[in-house]
Amino acid sequence: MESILEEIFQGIIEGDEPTTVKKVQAAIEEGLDPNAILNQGMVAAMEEIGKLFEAGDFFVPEMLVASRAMQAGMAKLKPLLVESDFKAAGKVVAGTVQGDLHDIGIHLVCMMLEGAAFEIINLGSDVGPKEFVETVRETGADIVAMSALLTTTMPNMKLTIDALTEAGLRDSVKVMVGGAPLTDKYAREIGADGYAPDASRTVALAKSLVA
Ligand code: B12
Repeated sequence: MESILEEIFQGIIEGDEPTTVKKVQAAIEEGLDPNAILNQGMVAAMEEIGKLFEAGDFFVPEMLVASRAMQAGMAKLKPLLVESDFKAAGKVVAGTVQGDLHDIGIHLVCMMLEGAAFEIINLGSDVGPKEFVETVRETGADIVAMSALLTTTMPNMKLTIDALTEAGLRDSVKVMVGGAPLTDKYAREIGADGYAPDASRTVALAKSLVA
């Protein structure tokens, strides 16, 4: 791995926001591929943090400072990942489901979709079925994108799909789901239209859903 990517990786692990931002900026100036900065430097660090947490070496405060460093670095990368949007490819209402505060993945997904010319309504985290339904109704969205990072909040995706059905909106909107604990099988079981394991494959999925 390029040493600057290692420094970004390390900056996030240590929750060192100033260093992370500085190194991301330096990597950009050196002309490194923004996707490499994101995936090898930043997303890889979050995966490592998950492992450290699972092993009992890291606790919630460490995860939190790391996620702040990650978000600050992502803000620097955003202009490079989100290039143009001359014609909206479709309208997406996005959010992490109720009870779940993990929002890094959904922000990333939104950034990539924005770069692919989708119009994004990002509701952030802890979004209940009612808020999803109302936003879809108000905006006439083409796609609902739901994220869940906890096994305990995954069932709230199904509750949201049920709420869309009850509101008579299910036939007019596609539903895609994602998040680390999700699988294609689970997505099909809850009646979603699609699942993608990462942000770049989300773009291909979203395009296929509106085609
Ligand atoms: C950072 C983090 C936190 C931060 C979140 C900060 C924030 N603003 O997001 C904080 C500290 C708040 C946190 C809290 C908790 N966390 Co936490 N956290 C993480 C960690 C380390 C990284 C998550 C992350 O951001 N990954 C990076 C992003 C880019 O990846 P991603 O979200 O998976 O998204 C990608 C794909 O999944 C996909 N995708 C995501 N969303 C969508 C949506 C669509 C539509 C599509 C198509 C694709 C897609 O594309 C994304 C980009 O490639 C994970 C470990 C891990 N490996 O996931 C644990 C982890 C998710 N947390 C965990 C736990 C247990 C908790 C707590 C319960 C801890 C506690 N005891 O309090 C709380 C729960 C709080 C709550 N109610 O939500 C567990 C979950 C275990 C489980 N099986 O349910 C994990 C897996 C850690 C572990 N290994 O044990 N956490």
